[in-house]
Order: sequence, then structure tokens, then C-alpha cells
Amino acid sequence: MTPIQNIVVLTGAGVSAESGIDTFRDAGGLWEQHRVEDVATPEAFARDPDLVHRFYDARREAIQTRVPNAAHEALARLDAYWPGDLLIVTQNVDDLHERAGARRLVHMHGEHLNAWCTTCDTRSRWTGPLIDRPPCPACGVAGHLRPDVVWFGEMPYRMDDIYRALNRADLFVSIGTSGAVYPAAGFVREARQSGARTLELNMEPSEGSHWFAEARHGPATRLVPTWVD
Ligand code: BJW
Repeated sequence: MTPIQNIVVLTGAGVSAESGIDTFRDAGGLWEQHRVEDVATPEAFARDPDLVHRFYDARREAIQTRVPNAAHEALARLDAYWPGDLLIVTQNVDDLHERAGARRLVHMHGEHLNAWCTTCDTRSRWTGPLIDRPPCPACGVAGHLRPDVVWFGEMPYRMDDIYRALNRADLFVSIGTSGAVYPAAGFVREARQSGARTLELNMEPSEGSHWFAEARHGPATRLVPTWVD
């Protein structure tokens, strides 16, 4: 078997669950409390921006009280010592990977702590509420900032970089994601086609578990440090 040089790690909400951040599709998760069509589509934002802002303002405030866990820290260690190519592709909009120290990181579904001005197309660091219709720090126009997150029907970020990494990968590892949302759910097939080994680390078998050559089930704070170290 060829030695592993190039690694792509995909992470989802399960990685941050043990830091106290809600997942989406687990029992008690965000999609049990809110209809996706009401809060996570561009149509919902056009229809009822206050509802959408309230949903994201509350989550933006909550994540700032949370801290990285042993899974984020293990991936940051991997990033620090791995001599080959590594890309950590996270679907998470929290900043726990970077607070743990990860650097080779892509936020494919955006970042809670960024606001995106739909007037001047500038992204700014944003830690406060957006519901007050604040002015954009770049252009000064008020009321046109939205959370810089990728809603259903929108194009995830950095897809060219992600597919380039997948096509070079020797190992693809998926951690804490249900495999219910595309295009991320298709990454395992893309990596397999390039000849990569595939490993799933998740609390339970995901929707795409059968695509992985190997799977380990349990909490990310146990599985990820064991895999990395
Ligand atoms: C633990 C754990 C612990 C718990 N330890 N594990 C076919 C092809 C392409 C697209 C589509 C398609 N069919 C349909 C589509 C469109 C759509 C889609 O996928 N719909 C599905 C519902 C079918 N996709 C889109 O619209 C995307 N855009 C797009 O496709 O553009 C066109 C395009 C085409 C082709 C190539 C490129 C582009 C955009 C999707 C945007 C998703 N946005 C959200 C919201 C972000 C903002 C916010 O945070 O509010 O992203 S939805 C939500 O789901 C969020 C997440 O990132 C995403 C994935 O969720 P995740 O992370 O998997 O969480 P859960 O809760 O589902 O699962 C958690 C898992 O962890 C569980 O398995 C637990 O067991 C486990 N777990 N505790 C370890 N302690």
C-alpha cells in the first residue's frame, strides 16, 4: 500500500457537539426546533429577515462562550506536525478549529463570526447582533449585512480548492457529520475515485457510511485523539 502523504479531513457538527454546540439532525438538534425553510435559505431571509437574524444572533452569541474540545485539539496537533499536504474542510460555522490552533482549514459553509454586506460584497469580522440593522464597516450602508453562512441553494465556499485536495488525497477522514448534505456528502466518493483510503469517525453510522472502507463509532473526543496520536 502506498504511504500516506496527502490527507483531507471533513468535519461536521458532531466535532463541536461535546463543546456544547447544537448539532442539526440529532434528537434535540437545531432542525427539531426550527424549520430549515424558515431560517436557512435565501428565501427565508428575504421573507422574514428578523426571524433569521434572531436565529443566527443567538447562535453567534452562544459560540463565543464555548471552547474547543479534545477533537479540535487533536486535529490542530495533526495540522502542526503533518509534513505532507493536509486540508481540514469544516462544514461548521463556529471558530473552534482555529481557536484550537488549526491553520490548514477551509470553512465551506461560512463563518458565524463574519458578516457579509450584500451592497458592497465585503466580509467583516462580526461578533455582535445583526438584527439592529448596523451599517457595514466597509461601505457604511445600514441594514444590508447578513450572516456569512451558506444556506440551502447557495454555493459552498472554496469548492475548487476542496476538489483539488480530494483528487490528490491518499486518505480521506470524515468526522462527526451525518452525510445528509451535499456536496460534502459526496466527498467520500470523490476521494475513493482518486484512490484514497477512507475512514469515518462518527457517533453512529452516517447516511453514507457504506462508502467508507473503515468506520469507527463513538464520541469525537475519544475517537479523534486516538486516530491522530
Ligand atoms: C457525533 C457526536 C459526537 C453527534 N461525536 N459524532 C445533490 C448534489 C448536490 C446538491 C444537492 C443534492 N441534493 C440536494 C442538494 C441541495 C442541498 C442538499 O444537500 N440538500 C440535502 C438536504 C439533500 N445542498 C445545498 O443546497 C448546498 N449547495 C449546493 O449544493 O450548491 C450547488 C452545488 C452543486 C454541486 C457542487 C457544488 C455546489 C448548500 C448546503 C448548505 C448547508 N447549510 C447548513 C447551514 C449552515 C449555516 C448554519 O449553521 O445555520 O450547513 S445546513 C446544516 O447541515 C449545516 C451543516 O454544515 C450541514 C451538515 O450538517 P452536519 O454537520 O452533518 O450535522 P448533523 O446534525 O446533520 O450531523 C451530526 C452528526 O454528528 C450525526 O451523524 C451524529 O451522529 C454525529 N455526532 N455528536 C461524534 N460527540
